[in-house]
Amino acid sequence: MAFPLSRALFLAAFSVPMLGLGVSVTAAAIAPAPAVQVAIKGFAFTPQVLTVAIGTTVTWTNADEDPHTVTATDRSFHSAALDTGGKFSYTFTRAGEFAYFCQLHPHMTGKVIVKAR
Ligand SMILES: [Cu+2]
Repeated sequence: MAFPLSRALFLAAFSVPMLGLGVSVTAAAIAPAPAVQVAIKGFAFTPQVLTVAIGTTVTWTNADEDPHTVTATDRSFHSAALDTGGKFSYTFTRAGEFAYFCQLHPHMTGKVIVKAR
């Protein structure tokens, strides 16, 4: 009878850490994606088309001497005029395609594609 008991203890001792590992891997997989950067430089958004998971925060940083805005075509987000070094962040909480442009230079366009997990 001693053998089944020690075997059970052995399995318990090793399966608990493995279970813990499994949980942490799952948690990492569903954790919010890291922040993603978009540069505003040379009168363009780079990358111009960005694909992210729901919950991702995107930060735009203006590297130009001229001010720019980050304005969603549907107005779901809209920055103030960003001076040089100015930043604007927005967290995308629903799936879809979000086209945006610079209100001061409407030929500057970009798009964020938000995918469900
Ligand atoms: Cu602009």
